Amino acid sequence: MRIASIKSYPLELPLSRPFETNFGRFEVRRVLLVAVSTGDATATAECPVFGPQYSYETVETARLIVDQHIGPAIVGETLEKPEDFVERVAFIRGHPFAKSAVELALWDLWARGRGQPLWRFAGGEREHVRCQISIGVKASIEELLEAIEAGIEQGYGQIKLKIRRGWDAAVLEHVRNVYPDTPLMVDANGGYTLQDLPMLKALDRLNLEMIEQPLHPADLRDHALLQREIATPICLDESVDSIQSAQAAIALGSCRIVNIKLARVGGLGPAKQMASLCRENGLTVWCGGMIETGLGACYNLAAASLPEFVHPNDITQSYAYFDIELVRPPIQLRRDGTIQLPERPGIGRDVDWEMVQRFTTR
Ligand code: OSB
Ligand code: MG
Repeated sequence: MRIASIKSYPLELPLSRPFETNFGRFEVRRVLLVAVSTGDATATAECPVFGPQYSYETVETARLIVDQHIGPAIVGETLEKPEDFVERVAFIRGHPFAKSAVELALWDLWARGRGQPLWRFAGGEREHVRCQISIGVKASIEELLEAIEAGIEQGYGQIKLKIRRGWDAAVLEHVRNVYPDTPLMVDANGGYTLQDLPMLKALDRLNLEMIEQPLHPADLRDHALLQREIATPICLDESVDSIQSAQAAIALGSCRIVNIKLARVGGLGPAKQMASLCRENGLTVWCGGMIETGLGACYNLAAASLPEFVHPNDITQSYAYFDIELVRPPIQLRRDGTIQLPERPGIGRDVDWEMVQRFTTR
């Protein structure tokens, strides 16, 4: 396949309500869309940077890497398979979010060329994927309970709660009392240290499915020490940004579960590789989210369809975080808490370019 052009579109999307985590409070979601064209066909993917809080990449750095480094390396070039892309851009150290957007668009182009849904082309097997909704830090317990109730009401089979200092074990104890049987997990986004062991042990008594990224992303050693102290599985997110860091986490025993985000690992090819490495070593995985639009969700659905992805995924239906949507038809959660994979070729949905233009900032 010959790549004819790559274009990038910075967007600023208003959130329906502010999303607050250990990183702070956000009222708008700034992301980059990337469109890759062969001349005959164009595919679009979302680059869901959340930086520099989540990682060092931002809309500006991703755009620079896509336009000034990835573009010149692959426009006019012919690739034999989507996996070739990773090698062609290996000279760019890091910047997985920027790479992933182009890589994902290539997968969509390839699948469409074969007339196959992306998930099946990529090796997915599940036709329905289980989903959870991620709920941010709220101003009060009442507000939190309302959001949880709304999530359960919509059908999500598991709830993920963001925690940070001052909004952790006591809040979770309250939630657990109200919802004794609902599958719950927490995500700390690296906000704690081993000095918080008493609080982490209090969480350990609440029958949580997992504790995501409790400690600093670079601290694989302390995660390994913590995993020996608690029975709840540790799930790593930010810490596992490459095959090498996944290998280190496995060798040290830093976690039992990995949240695989397509953008964090550089795309679907690297995600598949990481998923099989985890399975070979007895770890389980699921697909993480970054408050994406439905466009990002299309690719996440394909990943979640892979056989290694066994936990509920951070994939929500359209309009969960935004009052607008960029793809049609919208994504819908079924009453059983799953989302169905599409049968149409590629990502199986159309980009609404009027919406994209309306929110492009340039
Ligand atoms: O750590 O998983 C995270 C959103 C933005 C940045 C980081 C994270 C998140 C989420 C949202 O938890 C999950 C979702 O998109 O469903
Ligand atoms: Mg996380």
